[in-house]
Amino acid sequence: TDIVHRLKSAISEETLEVWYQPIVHVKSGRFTSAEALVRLPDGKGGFFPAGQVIAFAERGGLVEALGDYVLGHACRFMSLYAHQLELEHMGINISVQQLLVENSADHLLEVIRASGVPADRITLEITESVLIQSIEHASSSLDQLRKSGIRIALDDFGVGYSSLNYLSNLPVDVIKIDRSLTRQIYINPKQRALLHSIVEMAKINSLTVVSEGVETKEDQQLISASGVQYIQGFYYARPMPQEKAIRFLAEQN
Ligand code: G
Ligand code: G
Ligand code: MN
Ligand code: NA
Repeated sequence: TDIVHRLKSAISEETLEVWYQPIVHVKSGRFTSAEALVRLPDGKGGFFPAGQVIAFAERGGLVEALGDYVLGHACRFMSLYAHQLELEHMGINISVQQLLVENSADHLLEVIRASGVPADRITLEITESVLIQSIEHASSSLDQLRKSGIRIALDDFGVGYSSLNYLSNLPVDVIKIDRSLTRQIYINPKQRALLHSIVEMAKINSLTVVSEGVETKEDQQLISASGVQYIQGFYYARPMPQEKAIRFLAEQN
């Protein structure tokens, strides 16, 4: 297909873009974290939806090539700019397929080491539902990554069959609460109660909590007071190209 073809060329020609969305640390009000997000140019001045790009990469056998590309670029970005921009962590999405290949942890660690970034600056984000389905096969790689200092985030938490029970058993360090759980939280007391329970459960399990998809002042105020440590969302900053992210972080931090 067009997307697979374009993706393949964009990887080999290095025209595939990695954008960054700044994430605010609630206590300090500074943008000490960010998430890397892939952007494939559509040839018409725009970009294909990233979800679609990932789906085609999975079908077209390009998951590892795409994954290595994004991981390598995001780690080099950290290696070059983290100090100057006062960035402490970078989150990078990985597909579960990247974890299920042989020696996956060795390979991911090698890409990270080659960039020169310390492992404890990197958080690998894995979609909750996908991780739960593959946990038996993925857990030894996750253990190895965590022993090397990499943090693991449970992405899109609350979308699937999540249970607060999981939080004490999964090999993860961070949970990213999906937007569907907190959207318009200021008008929905049930959502506030749920967020409260997640924060409490995370605290007991020593997990860091990021609230995703915060778009409005009302939601931002309630969520800031809820005990989550980080907030990500259009309210603060949208995903932006590397050069713009550098300017944004230099101005804000
Ligand atoms: O950035 P955007 O909203 O378009 O992302 C859509 C989806 O694609 C999200 O679920 C996001 O996690 C995923 N995604 C974005 N970039 C990457 C990437 O580099 N690798 C993987 N595996 N998923 C990504
Ligand atoms: O699945 P994941 O959490 O990795 O998805 C990240 C995607 O969520 C990014 O591509 C980004 O474009 C999108 N996103 C980030 N903040 C917001 C927000 O405040 N509102 C909405 N609708 N999407 C957001
Ligand atoms: Mn993510
Ligand atoms: Na995701």
